[in-house]
Amino acid sequence: MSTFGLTLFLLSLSVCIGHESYNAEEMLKKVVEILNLLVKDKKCSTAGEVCPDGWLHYRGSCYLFPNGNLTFTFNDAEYFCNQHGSHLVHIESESENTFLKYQMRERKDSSYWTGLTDPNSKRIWTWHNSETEASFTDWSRHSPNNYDGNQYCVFMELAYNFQWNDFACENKFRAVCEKDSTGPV
Ligand SMILES: [Ca+2]
Ligand SMILES: [Ca+2]
Repeated sequence: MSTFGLTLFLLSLSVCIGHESYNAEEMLKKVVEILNLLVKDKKCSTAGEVCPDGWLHYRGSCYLFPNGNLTFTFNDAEYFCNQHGSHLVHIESESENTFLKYQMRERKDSSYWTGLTDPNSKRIWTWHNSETEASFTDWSRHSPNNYDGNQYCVFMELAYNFQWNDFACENKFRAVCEKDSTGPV
């Protein structure tokens, strides 16, 4: 806590204790007691604790790579993430994309749905359940190509080093879920 913050804190403390008079030692004890409580608070915890167990923390988000060989259609993947208080991953930056690719390479063996879709079949790519058009993309060679005319969902393809490809939403891949963390952005 900065000196300014501490001053504000002490001022608010003096408001809290109202008319009761505390000597300096008692006041200090009280401050230490409350600081201890703050440290135990989630917002003051270390980066590893800002996401639930089993989730990875990266720049303000928590990510879940479901265990095992679970694969889903796009809709089922989104539903699975919703059941865990999250949504299919929205990739807003190159650094987030790089982080995800690294995690996928570590796991080696599958492709993954993202939350990117073309909901109105107009080749306008938006993040699912938002009006947000993708500002960053990492299409693989020849993508998006709407092969067979039914490719409205985007996955990160193992065969293309996890670059993005538009694909039929009924295909089954693994999922990556994302939700906000309580940690630093
Ligand atoms: Ca994101
Ligand atoms: Ca395609």
